[in-house]
Amino acid sequence: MLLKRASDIPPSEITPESHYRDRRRFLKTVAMTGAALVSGALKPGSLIANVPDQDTQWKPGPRGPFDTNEQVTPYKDITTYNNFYEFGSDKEDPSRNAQGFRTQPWIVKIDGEVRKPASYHVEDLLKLHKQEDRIYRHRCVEGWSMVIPWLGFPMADVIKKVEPTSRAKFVELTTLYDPEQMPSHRTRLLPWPYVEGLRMDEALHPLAIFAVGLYGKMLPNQNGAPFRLVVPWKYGFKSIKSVVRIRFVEQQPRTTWNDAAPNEYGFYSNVNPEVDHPRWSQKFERRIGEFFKRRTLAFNGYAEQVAHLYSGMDLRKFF
Ligand SMILES: Nc1nc2c(c(=O)[nH]1)N[C@H]1C(S)=C(S)[C@@H](COP(=O)(O)O)O[C@H]1N2
Ligand SMILES: [Mo]
Repeated sequence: MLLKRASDIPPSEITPESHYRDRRRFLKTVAMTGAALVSGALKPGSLIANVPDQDTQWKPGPRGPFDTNEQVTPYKDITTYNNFYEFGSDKEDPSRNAQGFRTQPWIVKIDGEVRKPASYHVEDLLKLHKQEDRIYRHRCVEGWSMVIPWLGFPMADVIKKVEPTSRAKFVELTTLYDPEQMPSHRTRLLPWPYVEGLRMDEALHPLAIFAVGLYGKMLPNQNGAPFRLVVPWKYGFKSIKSVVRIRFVEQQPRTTWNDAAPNEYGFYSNVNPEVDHPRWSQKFERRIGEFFKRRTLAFNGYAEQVAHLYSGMDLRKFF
């Protein structure tokens, strides 16, 4: 068992009071972004620019039940080694090309099989649940991995608020489509806009979160500001960035990578060392910053939490 109860946490791991107060102040800032952003007082990312030495200054809050104890990946790597094809296909492209991306105002449309379809200002969605650190492993299908201290809240909170009907079996999420701001939208690099999907029980699982920040600060644009999905037991491409639409549907939705290469990327895309990508093995991964490869864990190490969702399914067929 890897779960830790609060009483098991050594005092050295508990956030010192001063950091805690700093965090509280930031969370208040997040709650106020509506007002601050509208007045132009605060640009997303500006908090980050003010604090160059993130790695040493950030201290996690109280441990969450799913947090990994592994060393977190340096802020610099998390924010300069990215996949965000809308801004280019090289790892450094998003951090270079997304700096001017406008993430406010940001409206998220929620529709489909729900009793309360509506368009929400992202700030109003953030009010549904306090933002918490979630220290998750992050495993890209290409074979690299990181450990990221996300700041976010359960996807389930949004779902419950809009009251899906009994016909809602899947959730489809869509990234902003804006050829003017996202250079790759003027190319055929991928079928646009980027879309992803989850089965309803996956979406309701408490490990699945909407992230609005990392390292205790607002999400940098290259990491999917202002609002992105994080599903840590699946390959990274399921964790869709800069979400503008959440649609509840009866049929399994199309997904971008499955459309682009159906034999390489399935709908489920659970991290599975036993099922190789047609062009490479998935047995090992390179943790960014480490030299030796490590073994990839089933469900990215979250089998205890999520394996039951797939009992009776042939995971070679439903890859
Ligand atoms: N809209 C959109 N979301 C996306 C992608 C993308 O290209 N476009 N890339 C995915 C892939 S392949 C990975 S590994 C993760 C990377 O997230 P990170 O850059 O925050 O580490 O984002 C995912 N979400
Ligand atoms: Mo990825």
